[in-house]
Amino acid sequence: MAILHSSLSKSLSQIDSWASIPNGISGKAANGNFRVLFYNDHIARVTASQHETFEEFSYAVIANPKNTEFSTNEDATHLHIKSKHFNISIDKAHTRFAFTTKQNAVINEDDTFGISWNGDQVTTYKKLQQGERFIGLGEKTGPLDRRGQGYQNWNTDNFAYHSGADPLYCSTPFYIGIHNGLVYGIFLDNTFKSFVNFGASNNRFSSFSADKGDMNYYFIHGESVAEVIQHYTHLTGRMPLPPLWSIGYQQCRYSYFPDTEVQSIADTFHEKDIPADVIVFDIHYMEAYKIFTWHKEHFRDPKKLIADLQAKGFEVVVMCDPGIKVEDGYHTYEDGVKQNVFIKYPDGSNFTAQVWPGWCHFPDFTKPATRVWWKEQFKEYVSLGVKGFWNDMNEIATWGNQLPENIELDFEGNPDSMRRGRNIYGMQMARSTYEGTKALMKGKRPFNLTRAGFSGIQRYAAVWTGDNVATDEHMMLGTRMLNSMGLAGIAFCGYDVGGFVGDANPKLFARWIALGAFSPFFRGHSMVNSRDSEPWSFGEEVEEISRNYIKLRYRLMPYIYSAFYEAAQSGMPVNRSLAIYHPHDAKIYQGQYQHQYLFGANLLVAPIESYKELMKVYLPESNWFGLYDDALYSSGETIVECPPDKLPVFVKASAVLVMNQEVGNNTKHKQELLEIHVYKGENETSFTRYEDDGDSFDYEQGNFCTQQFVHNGQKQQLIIEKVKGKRNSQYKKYVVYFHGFGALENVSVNGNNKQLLSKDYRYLQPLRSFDPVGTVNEGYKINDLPYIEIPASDEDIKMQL
Ligand code: NBV
Repeated sequence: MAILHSSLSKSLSQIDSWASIPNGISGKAANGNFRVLFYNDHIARVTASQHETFEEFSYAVIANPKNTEFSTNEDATHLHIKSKHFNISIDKAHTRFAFTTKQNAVINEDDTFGISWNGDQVTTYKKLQQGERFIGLGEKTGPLDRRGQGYQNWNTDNFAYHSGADPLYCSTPFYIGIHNGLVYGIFLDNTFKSFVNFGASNNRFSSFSADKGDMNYYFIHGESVAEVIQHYTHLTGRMPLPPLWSIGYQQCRYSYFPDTEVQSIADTFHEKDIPADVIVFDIHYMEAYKIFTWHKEHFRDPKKLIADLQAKGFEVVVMCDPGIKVEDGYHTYEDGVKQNVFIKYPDGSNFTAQVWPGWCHFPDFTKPATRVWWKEQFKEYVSLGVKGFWNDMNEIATWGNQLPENIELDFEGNPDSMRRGRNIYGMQMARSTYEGTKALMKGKRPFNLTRAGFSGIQRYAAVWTGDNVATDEHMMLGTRMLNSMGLAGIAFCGYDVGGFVGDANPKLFARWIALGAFSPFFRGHSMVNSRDSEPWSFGEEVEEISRNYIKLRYRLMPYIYSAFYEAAQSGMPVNRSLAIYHPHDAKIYQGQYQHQYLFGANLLVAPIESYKELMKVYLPESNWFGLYDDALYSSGETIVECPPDKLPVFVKASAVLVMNQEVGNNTKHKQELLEIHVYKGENETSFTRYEDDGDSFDYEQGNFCTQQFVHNGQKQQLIIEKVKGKRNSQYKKYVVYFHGFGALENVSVNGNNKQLLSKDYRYLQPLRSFDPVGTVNEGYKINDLPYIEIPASDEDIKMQL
């Protein structure tokens, strides 16, 4: 193919020929080949290359093109592709793409430069639409609305990153554009170093570039942000359900040792009546930081230690670093050399770099044989009862932080350099750990956590935001990042509660743990040589606040687990930026409101710095109830109190909230009594509760149950549907609470009039430490809340309120 080299930057230029192909079209332009493929009625993949063939391989995308109805025709100037929900037109003089609605409104269109090359680097330029906003891109600092910002995707160990730092550990080149009542998604599937510009340093275009390889992006159509996320996760996959225990509170520290300290941490949770599910072993459990070894003095009898912890109700998560120490006599090293599993220099020798254990080799996780080898290494952990694995340093982080780009990876038998490999190395490590331990654990769900990742990482691991800092700014930034990661398909994500680097102060810790209780992955963690940061390490008052919020999280578990189920089904995140529900409401993007999010479908969380005791919140369309006191708010801006013991949380009017009545020490504590909280409102809402055994894959064979709650505000009706599915529900009894209904005295249950009882109700307990002189501290409570107890039933329960 003739390629013109007439200018520094060359675009595809005019179309020479085109033809229909299965599921799309392909064509030749003056300066490259192009192709459009439909993956369903909402997704079109656009590829452009300077080579004869397109690059087909992807670690990110697991969907295939699908038979989709579309028609093509051309006129003098354009090639038109009409699909069910949107049209594409390609101008023949320049091969520029425009995506429009069926009514011809522009959703997204190329700028003059279209798809251009500048050397090897390929860029797609898009016209900035009037008022266009951009959200997403996953683990990125910066504001919710990314207009005017630019970002790089290049997985990087960024210790103690500052609040504008970029890039960080995990790259997901997927964003959502919003303008003129429309939304759409763009996913750039290219693992070379890439850049996304949302109108930074220019006033005409947004753009996305990759340093090398094909231009390969997916245009995603959707009526709503939720739909766009659903299609993006159709492409890149969704999270498998994690074990229930991993959604409980996890206590981490760099590092707890020796074994007696670990035991004492576990015991302290029980003594202090603070629920927790996990103790994490960071690098000091190993002998000289050598993975798959145990420190002989610090962890004298790992089997007994783990068994003891499990007897106390704790699961263990262990640190897994990719660096394998070069040391004769170290089995993993010697076996790795023998099996030829390590990353190579171009001359065939093993790449060697320095990290925790000293000079190391690094497994090539893009090689199938390495993944099998990696699995074998986990046999001992699994036989000892370890069920959780933590993939760290997988950017790859090495001393010097300058990973050579000439080192080579297998790429499933099609070798390529680290230039293509760096962004997916972490994901392939997480994949190897997940697939390996899953196979070894014989039907039980492993918990897998990673620092680095790429689009699709949600199929293998939860992601946490790395080495954050113990400041208010970082706490707020962390919330924005989790909300943004949720938009990019990573539903199971979290930050180090309390901040990893530096010392939190009591107020900061109190606020952060409250916020963490309303985040998907809930783990306290801190750096070696920083102050103790367990929930009891900041004095009595903070301990009580921590207990309150951790307990609230445990009580909310049926609600939270159902949100995880939704994420596994549709990709809908657990932390839901307000932009998911209200993308066209300008207010939600304002600096003071941009952190707000829905935790699951019905709880609005308003994050706020720890030193503030009053804050302004923006409640979008709907009425809302203050969670702790049932105060009623209509939509709009409002000022609320937020002292250290009160993180503002609101419940959506008409919502139904399901909770456990008791807390228990951990998620294994099974309960028979389900609380059902109904909030007054005008709308019809439904909520689906999900339940399974919490730790096996039997749900894939249908061993689960669901239950729907339908509340019709207009008709004043609540239907508690019968439990559906193969599994018997653990709940034998319901207590239904009626919020906002005033002094309701009777309801009709299946046509029979029933009298309600009432009592003072608390989501949070009053703090004893606030009450030094013995006067009665009321805390937050809901006075005389009407309720009724009813047995669970095999039939629908219909209540007329
Ligand atoms: O393994 C030690 C730490 C870990 O605690 C932290 O969470 C990781 O992000 N790890 C990084 C290695 C080095 C930290 C300075």
